[in-house]
Amino acid sequence: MSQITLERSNKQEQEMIKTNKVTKTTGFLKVDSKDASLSMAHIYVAFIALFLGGTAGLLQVLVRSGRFELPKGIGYYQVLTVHGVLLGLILTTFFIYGFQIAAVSRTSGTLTPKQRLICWVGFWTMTIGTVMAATMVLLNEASVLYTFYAPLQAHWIYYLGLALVVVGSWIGGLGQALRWMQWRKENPHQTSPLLSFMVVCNNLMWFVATIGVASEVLFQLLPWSLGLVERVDILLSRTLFWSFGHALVYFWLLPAYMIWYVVVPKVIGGKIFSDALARLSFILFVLFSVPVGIHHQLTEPGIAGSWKFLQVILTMMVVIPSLLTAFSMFATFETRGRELGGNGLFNWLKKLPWGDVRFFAPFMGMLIFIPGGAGGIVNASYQMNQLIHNTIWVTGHFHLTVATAVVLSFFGATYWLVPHLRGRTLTKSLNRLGIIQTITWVVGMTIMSSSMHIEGLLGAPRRSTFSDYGGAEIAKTWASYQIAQAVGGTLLFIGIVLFLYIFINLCFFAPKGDQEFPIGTVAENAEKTPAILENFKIWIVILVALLLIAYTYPIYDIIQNAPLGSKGYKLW
Ligand code: HAS
Repeated sequence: MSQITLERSNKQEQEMIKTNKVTKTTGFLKVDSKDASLSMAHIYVAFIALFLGGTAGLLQVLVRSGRFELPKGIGYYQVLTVHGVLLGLILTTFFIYGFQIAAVSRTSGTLTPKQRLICWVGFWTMTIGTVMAATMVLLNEASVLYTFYAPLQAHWIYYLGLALVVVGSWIGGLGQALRWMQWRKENPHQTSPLLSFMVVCNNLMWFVATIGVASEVLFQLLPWSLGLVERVDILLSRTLFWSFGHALVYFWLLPAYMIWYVVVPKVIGGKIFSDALARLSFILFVLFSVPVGIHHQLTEPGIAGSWKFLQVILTMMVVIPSLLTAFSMFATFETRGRELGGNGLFNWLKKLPWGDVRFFAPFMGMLIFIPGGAGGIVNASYQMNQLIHNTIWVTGHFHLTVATAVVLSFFGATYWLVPHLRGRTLTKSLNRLGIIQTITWVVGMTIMSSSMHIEGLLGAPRRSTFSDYGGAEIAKTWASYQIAQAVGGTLLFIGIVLFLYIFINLCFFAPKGDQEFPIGTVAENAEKTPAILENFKIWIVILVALLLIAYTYPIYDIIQNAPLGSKGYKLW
C-alpha cells in the first residue's frame, strides 16, 4: 500500500471515530458493545459445542483402542455423530460468525440496528436448528455421522434442524455483507477494509456451496425421512453433499487465513506483505472451492473418469491460494525477523515473539498445516486416492487441517478477541497457560494424527471399531496405533479443558481493561491493490461458469443413467 493509501486508511479510522462508528479507548479501536454481545452469543454456543464434541472425541479414541466399552447401550456411531456434528459443523460455524461479526464491526464500522437485527435472527435460527439436530442425535434417532449419507436415515427433525442452521447462516451472512456494502457506498472509489472484504468472500463462497446441500436436504432427505417418497438416488445425494463438503473445509480455513494475514502481522509488530496478494488468494478460493467436490468421490463408479479428472485438476488449482498464503506469511515473518536484527537462513526466526500466545498458537497451526496440506495433495492425486480412500489416513488428514491449523488459529484469536469484547485483559499467567495449552494440543495431535496416517497406510478403515474387525489377523498390526491414538486423544481432551478454563477466565474473571483487536497495516513498498479484485460481478460470472462446467453434465448423467431401482435403494 502506498503512503497515500496508508494515510487514507488512518483518515478512515479518524472518520469512523468522529461519526461514532467505533470508539477508541486507551489507544485501541473498540468493537461497539451491542455488536460485542452479538459476537459473544455466537462464541458461547461454539464453545459449549467444543466441550460436548470434545468429550465425544475422547470416548471415541478410547472405544477404538479396544479397551473400553460405552456404557448404557450408547452406540459408537451415535458418539461419532455427536463429535462430527458438534465440532465440524456447530463449533466452526458459530465461532466463524462470532469472529466475522466482530471483524466487520471493527473494520467497516458498527452495525446499524437493522443489520444487527438480521444477524440476531440468523443466530436464533441457527441455534434453534442446532438444538433440534442435537436432540435427535442424543436420542439416537440420527446416528448418521456428520456427512449424513443416505441410505443411513435420520429422523426428519434432524434434517430440518440442519436446514435451519444453513438458512440461519445465510441470514447472518447477509447482515455482515450489508455492513461492508454500506462502507463501499459511503467510501466510493476506495479499497475496502481487507478484513471485511475477506469476510464477504467467505460468506459468498459459503452461500454458493450450501445451495447443493440445501437441495439435498430439502428435495431428497426430508421428503424421504417423512415417508413422502420411498427412495432417493444415493449417488445424486452424495454428489450434492460433496459439492458443498469441500467448500465447507475452506469455509473453516478462510477465517484462519484472515487471522494469519491481518492479525498476526500486527501482533508480531510487522506488516501485511501485500494487500493485493491476500485479496487475490481469497478470490481464488471463491472460484475454486466449490467445483471440486467430486475428488471425494473418486472411487465411486457412477461418475465418468473424465469428470473426475477435471475436478482433480480444479482441486490442484485450489492449492495455489494456499501456496500464495504460505509465501506471504513467510515473507511477513522473515521481514520482521530481519528488522529486529535476525540474520542467516533461519536465524531471524528466533526474533519472533514466541512467548506471545496470540502469535504462538496460530503459528503452530501454520506449521502443522504444511504436512496437513501435503496430505491433501496426496488425497487429491487421483491414483493415490485409491490407497487412502476410506482409511483412517483421511481422519489423520483432517485432524491436521481443521482440528489443528484452523482450531489453533481460532484458539489464538480467542485469547485476544474475548477479552476485547468483554472489556477485560489477557494476563501474563493466562498467556502462559495458553502457551502450555498450545503445546499440549500440538503434542497430542502429533501422536494421534501420525498414528492415524500410518495405520491408514496399513489399510485400517476409518469410522470403525476394534470389534468390527471380528478378530481379523490384520487388525492385530493396527492395535498399537489405536492405543497411540487413545494417548494422543486424551492429551487433546486435556487441551480442551485447559482452553475452556482460560476462556471462562477471559469472559468473567480476568482484570477489567482494554485488550487490542490487532489489525495489521500493509507494507509501505507493497503494490497498489487493483480495483478489479473488488469487482464481485466478474468473479460471480466466472464462478457460475466453472460450476456449470464441473457439474452440469455429471449431474445430468447421474439422473439419466443411474435411475432408482425397482426394489430397495439403488446404490450406484
Ligand atoms: Fe482435505 C478429505 C484434498 C485441505 C479437511 N479434507 C478431507 C476431509 C476433511 C478435510 C474434513 O482430494 C474428510 C471428509 C470426509 O469426512 O470424508 N484437502 C485436500 C486438498 C487440500 C485440502 C488438496 N482439507 C483441507 C483443509 C481442510 C480439509 C484446509 C480443513 C480445514 N481432502 C482432500 C481430498 C479428500 C479430503 C481429496 C478426500 C479423501 C477421500 O478419498 O476421502 C488443499 O487445500 C491443501 C493445500 C495446503 C497446502 C499447505 C500450505 C501451507 C501453509 C502454511 C505455511 C506455513 C508457514 C509457517 C508460513 C499446500 C499455508 C512458517 C513456517 C516456518 C518453518 C517458518
